Amino acid sequence: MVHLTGEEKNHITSLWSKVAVEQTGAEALSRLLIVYPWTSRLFDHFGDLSNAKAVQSNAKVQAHGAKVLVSFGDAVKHMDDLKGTFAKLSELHCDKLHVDPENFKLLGNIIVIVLAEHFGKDFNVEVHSAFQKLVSGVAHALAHKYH
Ligand code: HNI
Repeated sequence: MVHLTGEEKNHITSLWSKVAVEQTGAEALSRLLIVYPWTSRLFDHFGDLSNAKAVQSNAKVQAHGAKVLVSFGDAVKHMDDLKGTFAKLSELHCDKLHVDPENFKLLGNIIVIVLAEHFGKDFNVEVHSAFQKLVSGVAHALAHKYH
């Protein structure tokens, strides 16, 4: 469980309002597939993912990354109920998609990295730590229904 203070929540909502969600999502998913190539096994129906260039120019990766980060945005709206918010998606990733929950942590860390690059100095230590908590909370919530 993560506990976010009021100040941390403010950091998150304020930064999130400036995030280009779809572009950031596309970038984060591409990086996941490049940095941890074994994760591409889950997306073998997306076509060519055999190298970094192929991943980065794959329209399905971009569309799916956008979808994932839009969904992640629900966490920003429901910071006090991450488990409830992601309960259905947790079941889906476990029962139907068979995604190893470790991958939620990997993607969460990559989201933090991409945001840090986009925002530079505005992504200061307080903002960083608030987001790190949020991505951990989302990873935890998405793993919650696993059995
Ligand atoms: Ni994830 C489908 C949300 C992390 C693998 N995922 C979805 C969908 C949403 C979603 C929304 C679409 C569901 C539907 O069709 O009803 N995924 C999220 C969120 C996170 C996340 C919010 C974390 C922040 N997913 C991951 C990770 C992996 C992953 C880390 C694997 C590495 N997800 C999948 C796969 C699908 C998927 C595979 C199905 C894709 C498809 O279209 O076939």
